[in-house]
Amino acid sequence: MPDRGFTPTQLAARAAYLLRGNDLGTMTSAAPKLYPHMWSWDAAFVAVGLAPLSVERAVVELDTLLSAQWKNGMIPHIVFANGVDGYFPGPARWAVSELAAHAPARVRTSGITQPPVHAIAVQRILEHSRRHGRSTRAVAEEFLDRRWADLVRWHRWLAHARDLDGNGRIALYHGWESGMDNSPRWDAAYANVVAGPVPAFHREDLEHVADPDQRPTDREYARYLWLLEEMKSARYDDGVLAKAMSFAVEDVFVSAVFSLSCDVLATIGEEHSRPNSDVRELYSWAERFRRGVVDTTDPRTGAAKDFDLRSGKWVATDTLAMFAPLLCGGLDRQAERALLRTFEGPKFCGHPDLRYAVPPSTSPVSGDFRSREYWRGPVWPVMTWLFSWAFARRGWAERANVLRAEGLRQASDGSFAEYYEPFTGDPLGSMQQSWTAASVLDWLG
Ligand code: 9WN
Repeated sequence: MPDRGFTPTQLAARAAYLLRGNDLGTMTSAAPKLYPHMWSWDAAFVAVGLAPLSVERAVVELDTLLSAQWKNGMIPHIVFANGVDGYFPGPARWAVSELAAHAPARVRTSGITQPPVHAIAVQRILEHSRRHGRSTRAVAEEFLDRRWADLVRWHRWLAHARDLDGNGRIALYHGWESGMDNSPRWDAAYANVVAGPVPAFHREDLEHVADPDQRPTDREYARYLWLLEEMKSARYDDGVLAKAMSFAVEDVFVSAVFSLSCDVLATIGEEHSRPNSDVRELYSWAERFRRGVVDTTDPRTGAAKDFDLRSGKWVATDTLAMFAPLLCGGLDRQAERALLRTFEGPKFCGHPDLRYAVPPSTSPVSGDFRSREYWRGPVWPVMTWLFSWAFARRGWAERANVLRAEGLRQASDGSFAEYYEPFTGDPLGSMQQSWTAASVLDWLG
């Protein structure tokens, strides 16, 4: 429970107030200034936080996101709010309406994707709806009727377009697709991206953070934007991207998230009498991607690796990605125990200098660790939430509770920051980040 600052009741009220403040009508901005639009995995976590407040509003959030789904099944990583500027790269730079055959007609989106956590939100919505009367339950069930095929289409796109050789690992063509933009996981792959000239740009993100060191560097941005130009040349065509992109990695964390989301969606499908063929397919993907994740692991430590498709090299890092199998399961008992020991030991949550016993994005004992630099070290509360939720699902109630309690202690300052310095607990990046408030609401709900 919080050790300072706000009581749980006050904290829940403030989190709810924050989500209300970031509500643009039918979408919640990821954060008021830095991220004034809807992001895909943020929207799913936001729906998790909205569900205890209003099942109806949580459904609207997912409906808005799914209305922006591409015709090939991809859920884009950003859905741009109408008439809102202030984020770069915006719709003009992505130019998907002009270039991408599959882009939706009436909604403006980016041209890449993000981790598939949405089934978790659907499950939380259905769970919350059961505590309500008939009309709220009907809202949740009608949502499932309306969107089931879209959710399966989304998963099918990932299983087909992003796992071309069927090895059970999702390929990404931009670090932003991982949601962990400048993680050391991608340093080697980015080092091989030779950025050509990109059209002039102005980084709006630096206007909204206190210290530019908390954000990716200009050098990193030059490569991020170069990859956009490569995608535009490929007209965002799945087949062309697979061959043409100079950044191509298999992301073990996204693969684990996908495996677990397939399981969750399959279970929902079974409980709600969806077509057997869909349920069978979802379970088969869950299993294929679980295998794909486990195949990357060290048999002794259980730690998972990413794979750089361009250099043909495995990428082992002391980051959250090594814990991917804890999300989806599949390790043998001994390896799983070893991996849990690493998670809870001095390399991660048990590091003696941590302010709170929650997992930093990169291990403090790693040479790559930077305590204030975005995905290179800080703690992301929403990642603490994801691990605590996944641990509870795997039957590890005690571990889930510890993460929840520590996550709440961290959040009790009421800043709802995007990320936190692991040793001092300083809030960093954007304040009033929607998914941080959503995590707290789920924990307190
Ligand atoms: C690029 C919105 C998003 C998160 C990502 C996080 C950050 C964007 C950025 O913000 O990424 O997509 O501009 O840095 O890395 O995980 O979804 O909160």
